[in-house]
Amino acid sequence: MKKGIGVLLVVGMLWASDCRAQVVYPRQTFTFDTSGLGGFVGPFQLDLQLTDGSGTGDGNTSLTVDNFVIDGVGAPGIAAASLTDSAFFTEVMRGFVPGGTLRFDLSGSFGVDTDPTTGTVTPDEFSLAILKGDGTEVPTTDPSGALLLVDFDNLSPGAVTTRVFQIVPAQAVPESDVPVLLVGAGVFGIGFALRRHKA
Ligand SMILES: [Ca+2]
Repeated sequence: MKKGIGVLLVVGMLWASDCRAQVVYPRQTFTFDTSGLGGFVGPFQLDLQLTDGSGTGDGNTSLTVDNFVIDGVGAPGIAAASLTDSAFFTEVMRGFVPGGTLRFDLSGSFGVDTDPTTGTVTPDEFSLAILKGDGTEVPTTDPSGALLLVDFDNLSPGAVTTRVFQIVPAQAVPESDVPVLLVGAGVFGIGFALRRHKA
């Protein structure tokens, strides 16, 4: 083998190994206050998503979500979920009956999706949202309705970008609206009585 070709091969292998480099993401425990779900209508679902930063489904990030705990008690009814970014978008749903708190572990391994030409990093992103009975996200302090976002944008597991949000409780009916509703019901009742009287 010519020396030049050998060097090219080694460089190519290094480049390939760098692109495929996987970093262990050690088990992280996340806990959320879910007491605010009481004002919403279920049944509720945990919406677990993994979006591939490369957009090609490069499969360099694999995550496990497990050890679900509700109000401090293990919830074996919520099966562990595995997500790999072998497609642009991967989603797993898990039905759950909320209590005051929800806890789970996130672990796995990840790669950082770096454009080989520009060096721009578009992270693989894990997200958790809770869906209401109508299939829409429970509102949170994140505009997209996420409760948790983890962006795998750094080869140091301790330096990936993690953002935790809070549930925004449903708005109670303002007290000033109550008399209006009662008056409306009263007018309807009078009209109904009059129609019955005429009939
Ligand atoms: Ca990826």
